[in-house]
Amino acid sequence: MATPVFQDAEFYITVTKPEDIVKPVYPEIAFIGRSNVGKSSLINTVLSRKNLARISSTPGKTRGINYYLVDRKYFFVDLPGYGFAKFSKTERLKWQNLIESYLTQSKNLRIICLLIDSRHDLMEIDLQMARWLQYHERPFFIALTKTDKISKNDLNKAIKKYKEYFPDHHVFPFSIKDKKLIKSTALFIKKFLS
Ligand SMILES: Nc1nc2c(ncn2[C@@H]2O[C@H](COP(=O)(O)OP(=O)(O)OP(=O)(O)O)[C@@H](O)[C@H]2O)c(=O)[nH]1
Ligand SMILES: [Mg+2]
Repeated sequence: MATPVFQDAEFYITVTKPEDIVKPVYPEIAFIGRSNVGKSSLINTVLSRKNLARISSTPGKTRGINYYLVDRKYFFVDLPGYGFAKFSKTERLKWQNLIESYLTQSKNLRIICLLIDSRHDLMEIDLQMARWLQYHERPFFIALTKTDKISKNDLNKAIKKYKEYFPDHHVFPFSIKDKKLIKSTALFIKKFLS
């Protein structure tokens, strides 16, 4: 069997308050996107682990910021999903405060993976997220998720469209069912962290 891109991964900590955000010890990659877009699934597959990050068919499962220590030298940071209609206003504000604190303060954040469902047109909430990241000059790339659920033709159209929206950012297709895409995503991430 081919050597995996990342060998070792363990759960590190869940953070729910801005003051508990982990001090910059290791290079970090953060994963952000709408609730249910596939953040935890991407993390698990890229790290060749089945159940490291919690996966759920119920949106809004990842409530705090989850840190995973990878190969004892990188942090993978799973941010709670946004846009879940059932969240109360208080919860949304709490989310916003936590995420904004993380994204603006974390000194070791090398790259952000913004996940967008390949099946949908760009949604206002994703556009807002992307513009916010651009405004704060945080580097990000886009992973178009769940590409196994659309045709090759629709996928090509989606990639083209997102590249037009975000000409200065990498746009990648991703599916937990495609080993090649998992590997290329892992290699891309490793390059940024190393
Ligand atoms: N077919 C298919 N299903 C996927 C893919 N990625 C994720 N899913 C499914 O989508 C659902 C949500 O996946 P999660 O990884 O939990 O999504 P999340 O973004 O972490 O969700 P929150 O933590 O709630 O924000 C699960 O049922 C996954 O099995 C994919 O590439 N293909
Ligand atoms: Mg999750």
